[in-house]
Amino acid sequence: MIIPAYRLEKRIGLTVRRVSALLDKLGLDYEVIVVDDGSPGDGTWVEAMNSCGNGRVKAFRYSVNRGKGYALLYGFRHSRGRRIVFFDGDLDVHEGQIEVLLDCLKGADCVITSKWHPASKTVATPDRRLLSKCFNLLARLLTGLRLRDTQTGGKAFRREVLEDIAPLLTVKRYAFDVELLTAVTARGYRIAEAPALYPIVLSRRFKLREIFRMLLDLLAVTYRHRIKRQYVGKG
Ligand SMILES: Nc1nc2c(ncn2[C@@H]2O[C@H](COP(=O)(O)OP(=O)(O)OP(=O)(O)O)[C@@H](O)[C@H]2O)c(=O)[nH]1
Ligand SMILES: [Mg+2]
Repeated sequence: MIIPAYRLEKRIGLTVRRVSALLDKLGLDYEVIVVDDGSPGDGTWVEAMNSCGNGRVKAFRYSVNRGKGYALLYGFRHSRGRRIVFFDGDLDVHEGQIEVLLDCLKGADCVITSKWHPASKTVATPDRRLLSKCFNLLARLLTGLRLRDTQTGGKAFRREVLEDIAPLLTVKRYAFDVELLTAVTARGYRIAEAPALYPIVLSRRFKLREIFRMLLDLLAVTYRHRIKRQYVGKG
C-alpha cells in the first residue's frame, strides 16, 4: 500500500490504522508505505513515524513538496510487493475498496476505482459532477483513453506494470493520473474499472488557476503520447 501524505497530521494515523486493520482481516502479507510529500512543519511526519509500530508500516519523507504523483512513485521505488495499491491518505476512498481492487486485479494488469461506473456510489453537486465529466471527456478525446474516470485515489497494479512504465513518465504535478493510465494503455496492459462500492463524496473546490494548470498538463501528456510517442517505450 502506498499512501501519499501532504499536510495530513490529523488523518494519517487513523488512515494507517484502518488500512492495516483491513489488510490483517484479509489475512494478506503486506506493507504500508507512507510518503510525507514535504509537508511544511506540521505534524504529518511525526504522525507517520508514530504509526510505524508493527513492522509492517514504513514512513519516508523528503523536504520539498513535489506533488502526489511523485510521492506515489517514490513510495513504489521503496516497496517490494507483487501487487501495489495507491491510496489517498485522507481516506476519501473507503479502505473497504482495497478488497474490491485486489479482487478485480485477478483479471487485469491494473484496476482503477471509477466514480462514474454505473454501480458506483458517488455523491456530488451538479457543478462538481459536470466539471469531473468535462475533464474526463477532454482526457478521453486527447489521449484516447477509454475510461470513465481517471482521477479517483484508489488504484491497484501488478508490480511488473509499474516497473515497466515508471521510467517512461515525466510526472508533473497535475494530470499525473492521466499520464500514468495513458502509459499503461500504450504499453498494452489491460485496465479494469472497479465501481466505488463505498460512497465517494466530491467536495474539493478547484481554483481557476488549478483547472488551467490541469489543462496545460493534460495537453503536455497528449503531446508526449501522440507526437513524441514517449509511452510506447522500447522493447
Ligand atoms: N493536495 C495535495 N495532495 C498531496 C500532495 N502530495 C501528496 N498528496 C496526497 O495525495 C492525496 C490526495 O490529495 P487530496 O488533496 O486529498 O486530493 P483530492 O482527494 O482530489 O481532494 P479533496 O477533496 O481535497 O480531498 C492525499 O493523500 C494527499 O495527502 C500535494 O502536493 N498536494
Ligand atoms: Mg482527498
